[in-house]
Amino acid sequence: MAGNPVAERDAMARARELAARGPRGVNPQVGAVLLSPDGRVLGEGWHRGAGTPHAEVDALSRLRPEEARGATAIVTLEPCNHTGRTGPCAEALLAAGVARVVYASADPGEASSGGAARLTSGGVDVDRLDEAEGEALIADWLFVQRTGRPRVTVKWAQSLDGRAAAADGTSRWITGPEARAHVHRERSAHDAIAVGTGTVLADDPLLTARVDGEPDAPQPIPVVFGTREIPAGAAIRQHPRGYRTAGHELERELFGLAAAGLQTLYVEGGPTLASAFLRAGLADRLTIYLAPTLLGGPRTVLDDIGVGTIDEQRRLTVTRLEQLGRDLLVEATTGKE
Ligand code: AOF
Ligand code: ZN
Repeated sequence: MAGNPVAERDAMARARELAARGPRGVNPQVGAVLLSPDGRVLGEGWHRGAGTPHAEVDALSRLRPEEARGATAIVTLEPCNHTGRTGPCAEALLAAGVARVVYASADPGEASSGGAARLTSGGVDVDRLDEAEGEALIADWLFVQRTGRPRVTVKWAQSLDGRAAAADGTSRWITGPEARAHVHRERSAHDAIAVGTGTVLADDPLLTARVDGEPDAPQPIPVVFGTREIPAGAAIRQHPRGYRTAGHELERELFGLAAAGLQTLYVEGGPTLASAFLRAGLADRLTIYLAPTLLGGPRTVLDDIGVGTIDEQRRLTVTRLEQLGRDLLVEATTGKE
């Protein structure tokens, strides 16, 4: 069966829009559109987060039973085949008498995958469309499924001679306003921000994302790494989303963040924390702001990252070079993915 290519293509684009309405969290964002055999939209649905109905079931719930029979379901993710917090969508689609299912991204879950095969064996016509777009929509979630941890960006600002601060520890401001505005957009694009207790004590950062013209920009949750006490008057205590604390075992802490539904982490500093992430091989992407200034002295941007000899150097791949006002942004990946 071929379906209705134009209607299905439009419906898949619409399903992606619907998916994006759902929250980022432990579950993927998923959207679904149900079409009549002649390509009319019968109903729409999306997943609103763990514990709530899946997108297909949400869409089916908007239809009368006779409308669902013979319908086509367009879904951004392969319908699940397991009973998790909710029942298997493959069975729900079969029970509703859906005749055709078109999905984009495969479900990588050990327990949840297999929905496409189950539908096929149940006599449903199964097809695939827009796989790359479907995967892009949930790229961070897929990363978490693969690695068990959030995708990590490590950021720092440095003088051209590789210093993060002057000899006395002062570091405000090395970079200009354009670079700082960029940092706020980057913060807002991540689910969580990591700082070390050293940075909290030295800089007393607010750690909110202040994006010009976007008062409702998403606010990542701060995670303070380290063992030192956060002072009673610290600005971070006023953060609108509160904050989490984390200990020294980076990998275990990252698993905990992923289990809490945090898919991306932005490591803001300072040098001790950035070095620890690099040393542990837990940095996926670096964003380095280079300010045309010299500081000299002992405050290098990194300390020990586990490179004792030149054979151990950490080769990077530069993915972006951009001038931001008088500063330069270098974006690189560690190739660990
Ligand atoms: C779908 N449609 O809308 C979503 C799916 O604990 P549960 O029951 O919510 O199941 C979570 C898993 O189900 C999740 O890890 C992913 O594999 C799949 N998510 N599947 O058919 C949906 N959100
Ligand atoms: Zn499901």
